[in-house]
Amino acid sequence: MQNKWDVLWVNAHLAAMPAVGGYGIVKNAALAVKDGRIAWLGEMASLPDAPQALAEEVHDVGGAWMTPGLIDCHTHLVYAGNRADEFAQRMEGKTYADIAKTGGGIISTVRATREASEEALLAASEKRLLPFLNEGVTTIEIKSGYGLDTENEIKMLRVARRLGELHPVSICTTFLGAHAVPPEFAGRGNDYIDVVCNEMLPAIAKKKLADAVDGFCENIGFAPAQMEKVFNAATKHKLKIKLHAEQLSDQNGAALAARFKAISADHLEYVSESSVAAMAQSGTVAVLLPGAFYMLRETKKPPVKWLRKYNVPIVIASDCNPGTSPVTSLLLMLNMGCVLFGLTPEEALRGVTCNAARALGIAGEVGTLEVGRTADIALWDIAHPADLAYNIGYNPCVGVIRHGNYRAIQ
Ligand code: DI6
Ligand code: FE
Repeated sequence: MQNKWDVLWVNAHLAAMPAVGGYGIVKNAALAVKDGRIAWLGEMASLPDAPQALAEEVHDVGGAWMTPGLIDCHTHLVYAGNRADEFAQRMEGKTYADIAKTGGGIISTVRATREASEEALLAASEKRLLPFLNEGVTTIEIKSGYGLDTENEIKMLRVARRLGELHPVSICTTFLGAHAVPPEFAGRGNDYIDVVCNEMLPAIAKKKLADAVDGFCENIGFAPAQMEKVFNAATKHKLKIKLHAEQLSDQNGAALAARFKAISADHLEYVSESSVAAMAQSGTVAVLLPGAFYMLRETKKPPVKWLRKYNVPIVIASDCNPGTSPVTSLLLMLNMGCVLFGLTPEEALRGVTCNAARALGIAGEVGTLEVGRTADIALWDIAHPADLAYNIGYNPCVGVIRHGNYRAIQ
């Protein structure tokens, strides 16, 4: 045959995770890759010819399951320093807000990140990235937000981009200048927001270091009116919009995000029904972060029933960060999403595949197994896709295909 496929993977089971719903299971399947994209998939019995006649290379995966490569759409993975001491304080009764008010919290990571060289920051971040990659993650979002000045925010975003050059993973970067008020602007939050909008964001946009803009809209973060200014600047620079909304209180942040056609609103424990309805209208997806909920011993759960009622796509992410979610396992988040928030294993897996791609605005490229999509695929030694949310602390990933290139895991 002319124009053979590059590789044909045979003897697989597929969970294609189609956008329309369901696992999209195909048993006894084959999947072909050409030029880094999925060229064919279906039952082996319906292959148009003998495998060797169809592809340059044929590989038998021995009954492994294939899912889309996993997508972690919300992380703060690039940072320096360590906050285990604050964890100890919290276990003795202090709250996250208490610690933040006394110069700890985000600001302590800002100090360490500013002090770190770019190389040191890269090395520290690589250690956290690798466990994700070994669990089948092929796309990961990384936020800035621990630099809080132009130079250090740029340093963080450069490190994030370099991680994608050095490792087999696609990195989406998000500018989170509006994460906290830095010490030099203490008591002058509005002045800091002006610098975010008029200096930092334009400099970062010019260097094309960010795909999206985010903020921490909270009583211990920024007010909706301040976030509105940041979103106006983001819109001017044609950057996508996301928001940390309603994690600790209801600020109507999700409704603001919806008004700006944000791709996602994240956390959402305290979101109101009317804001969920607004998200449905604007196509803003809901990113749930069970690691932070667990770590802060929160009790108010995000309103999954309203998300289902209004058909707002549900996404799960790690929120990997040194304060509230020192998590480097996306599979663990599937389990927590089910046990803590009441998701089904299928919803949880959709939350790190097809729906997670929507939370990054890249649903046309990755997140489902479909002809034409990028061949980013995770291979698993499991009996059923629900196993991915069921097991705790067990990694059944046996291989990863990224842009068509295979590597074995373990
Ligand atoms: N919400 C969070 O959960 C993280 N940032 C945010 O805006 C916490 C970041 C940290 O404590 O370092
Ligand atoms: Fe976060």
